[in-house]
Amino acid sequence: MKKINLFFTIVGLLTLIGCQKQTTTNNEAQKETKPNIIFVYLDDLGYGDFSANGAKGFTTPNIDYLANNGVNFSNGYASSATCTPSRYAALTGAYPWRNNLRILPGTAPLIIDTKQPTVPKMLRTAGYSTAIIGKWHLGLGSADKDWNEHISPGPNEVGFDYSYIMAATQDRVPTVYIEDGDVVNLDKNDPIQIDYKKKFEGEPNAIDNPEMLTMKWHHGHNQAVVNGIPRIGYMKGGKAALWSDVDMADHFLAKVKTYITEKSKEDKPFFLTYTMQQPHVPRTPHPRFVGKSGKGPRGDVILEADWCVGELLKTIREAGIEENTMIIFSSDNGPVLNDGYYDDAVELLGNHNPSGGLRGGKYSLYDAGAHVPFITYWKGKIKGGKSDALVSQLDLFNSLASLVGSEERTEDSKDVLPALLGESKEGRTSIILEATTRTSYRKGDFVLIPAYKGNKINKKVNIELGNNNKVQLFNLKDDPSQQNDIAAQNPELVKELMEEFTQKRGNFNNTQELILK
Ligand code: NG6
Ligand code: CA
Repeated sequence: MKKINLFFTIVGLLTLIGCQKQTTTNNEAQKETKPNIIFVYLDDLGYGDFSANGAKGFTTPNIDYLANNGVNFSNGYASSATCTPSRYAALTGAYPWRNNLRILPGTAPLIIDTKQPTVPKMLRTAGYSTAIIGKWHLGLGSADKDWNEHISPGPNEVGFDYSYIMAATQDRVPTVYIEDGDVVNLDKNDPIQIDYKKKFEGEPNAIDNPEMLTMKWHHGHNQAVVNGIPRIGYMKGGKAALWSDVDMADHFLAKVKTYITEKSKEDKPFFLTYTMQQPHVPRTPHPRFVGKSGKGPRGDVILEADWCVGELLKTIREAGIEENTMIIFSSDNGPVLNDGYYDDAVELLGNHNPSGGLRGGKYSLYDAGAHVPFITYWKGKIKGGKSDALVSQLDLFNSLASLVGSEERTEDSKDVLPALLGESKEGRTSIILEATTRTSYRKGDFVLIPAYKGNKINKKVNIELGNNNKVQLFNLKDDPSQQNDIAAQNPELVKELMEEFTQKRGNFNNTQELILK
């Protein structure tokens, strides 16, 4: 009897050892093919807004760390020169102009079809836990949603297991956090009402109550007043749920830390989209960062964002997952100084150039609109270096699918995984770029801007839009600041690129006429 027991015990032990060995091997393999993926996405950070890309007057040691120890792309693009379209493209791998997307009001319904493929859905099918923490700005629920009920569909219905978000932007109401579809700290006795057209009787607003303002508005931003800051849209109620602007960075970061620490203990890899609000307006640095950049609030919140990147790195180190975590760092569109508030961004700029010398900025079809910081970092896997490969946030879908062994692909995304891993200097060959529904075509080093009519400059933000009444052609390699329009000298090339562009772009549904010449 004893002998039989001993036999079973030994067999049991051997099986156990075998299983453990098997698990270790799986984990090792998983580290290579299914790393945790953290997409760090800033709001309006320009190509030149961190010191590794030439920022002047302040330093960003943590973003620089990623850039210097990972791949720093000199031709990395958002799909667009504004937020909503870029975020849509990054999360779905689909061109936003196919749906004529533009900046959404805070009340907009969800614009991603719940049946559409998305990066988080694809990764979830591949075995990932998925989360988004930070800015959303892709609409929520239906157009007539009640903010006091569960809000759906939203991020949780398009692939994120967990979401902790602001609905739109920091300058738009509602100024509350939403966790998995429910407003955080909502007092049902003080219901939230939002209106983008009508003010609420008896509620203060920026025009009638200037004495309440701690920040002055320059254009727009003259409706609800929350925490002394004038906003876009009117809001009533929800007092207990209002966010604190100066604590926003710490608040999202705390959620990020908790998420990473918890998920790192589980067997499954995770995909975290960490969408920071900086340096979008209103720029509200925590008092720790006030005055630290010498560039006013815009510089101070860039330092704050850089500190958050440092904390993120610390968190993955402490969790012991730095070697199986890939970080992708980028921005949703190019820079703007005055985006509707007086905050000294223009006055204190000095010799800092947020676009790193590229022409235009946010809203612009010139290069600074969508040409953004783009860095990949993965300790032990990605070797440090620079890359001039042409890559886009649109490519996250097919590249990450390829990384994790998923068969899913989208039509507009390209698999540029070898470039993202620093193994190849080859990216995509061409891309259609978008700025407030106008589109241009980059192929290789050339960029073709169709003959858009309309204002040359957006005077409020003081940015050149790219409209010129005639077709423009630039060679970005020789002329990164787009000073020499070479269309007239290259009629054949213009014709060839225009044909390719119109064929790829398909039916125009633009508000501005495209003049083919
Ligand atoms: C514009 C706002 C601007 C900013 C932008 C969205 C005005 C006058 N301007 O309409 O301040 O909020 O929308 O920025 O209201 S984005 O980065 O989210 O696209
Ligand atoms: Ca933005």
